[in-house]
Amino acid sequence: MAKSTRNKTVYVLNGPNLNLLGTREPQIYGRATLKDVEKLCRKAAAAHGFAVEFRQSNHEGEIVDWIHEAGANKAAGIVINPAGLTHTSVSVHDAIKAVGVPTVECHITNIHAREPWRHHSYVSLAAKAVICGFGIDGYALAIDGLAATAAPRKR
Ligand code: CA2
Repeated sequence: MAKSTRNKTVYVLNGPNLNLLGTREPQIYGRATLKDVEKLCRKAAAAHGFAVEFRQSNHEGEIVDWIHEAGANKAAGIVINPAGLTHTSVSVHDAIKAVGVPTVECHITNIHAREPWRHHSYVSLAAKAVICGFGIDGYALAIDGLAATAAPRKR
């Protein structure tokens, strides 16, 4: 699809247990809450003239439905932290492939420096780009990356 036909909304989707961010395991995930992540995303998006649909679900099917919604609405992009679904979900992979919306997979932690079973992502196969290990700043970097893709600079 031509980039110009996309609207100016970025979907930021968060998977299972991310509602607990900032309340448990701060040594791994930090002290920022999901509300803080939302604020960060809105600020980064506004700088590029994007609106944000910010969502979290503990249910795989709901995440799949939201990816379909982003496709139907011709979203400018998706930033997704699939959380545990990263390592298990063929369905999230298939949904991202199906809708064709530029998608950045984002992880707070460096999943490659953690347990071996976190090193594989089904989602990465469908994603345009992957960011991990920058803490919650990765979400803002992902939005910056989508904006750069939507309006590539002349070389
Ligand atoms: O680093 C990330 O962002 C992860 O996507 C987080 C997932 C984990 O399964 C992935 O391997 C990497 C875990 C999300 C759960 O988040 C919590 C936050 C605070 C307390 C408990 C869980």
